Amino acid sequence: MNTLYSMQNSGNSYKCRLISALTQQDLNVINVDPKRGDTRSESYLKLNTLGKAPILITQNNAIISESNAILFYLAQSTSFWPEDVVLQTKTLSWMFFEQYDHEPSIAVRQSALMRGETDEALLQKLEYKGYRALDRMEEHLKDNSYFGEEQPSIADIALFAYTHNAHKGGFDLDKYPAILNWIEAIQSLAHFKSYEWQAALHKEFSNS
Ligand SMILES: N[C@@H](CCC(=O)N[C@@H](CS)C(=O)NCC(=O)O)C(=O)O
Repeated sequence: MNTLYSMQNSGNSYKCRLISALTQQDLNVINVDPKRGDTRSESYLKLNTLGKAPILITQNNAIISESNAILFYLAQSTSFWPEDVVLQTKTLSWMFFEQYDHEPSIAVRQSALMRGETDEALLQKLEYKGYRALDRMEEHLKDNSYFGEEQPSIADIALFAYTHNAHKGGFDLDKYPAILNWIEAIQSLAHFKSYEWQAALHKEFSNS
């Protein structure tokens, strides 16, 4: 079985938990907590020198970092990875957008507010960039049901993780009716699990 080193309060880790639930794949989940020092421990740094989560250890012991790469691995042979090469390429395009334009503004502003950031210029810059990312998503979703176009793909899972919690970063989604409909559509998928869900097979990280 695959094992996921996962932070419970992280959209990047949630993406991987969610795709495993949606595709009905059992997953061993090991909860890591940076506040406890887990991600800076010697044994964790051996898995990923950057000390970041998530990390997937495959059943053949391959170590895979980067949430969107893990989505790709877990979605092989499922409908979340399209067969058509143009759709595959568009899926990757949205996933690169998620990591470069979306997560660094939407998720980073949420973290900044949570730590009580007082740098107004920084908060405004993140707000501007975040709304530009949301504008781009809204434009696409006006004409398409999903980022996978006709059906949900791993690009939808990548983008859902932080978008459905965008209000925590101070973003008002009421201005985005197409995004709100899409969020509801993802939450209505068979076997959908919420951000708070704990996989059946989970345990806490131990530095040994
Ligand atoms: N691009 C990476 C980002 C990973 C990342 O930044 N993870 C954060 C949580 S969202 C983390 O591990 N933070 C803990 C730390 O830096 O100690 C991915 O998508 O997996």
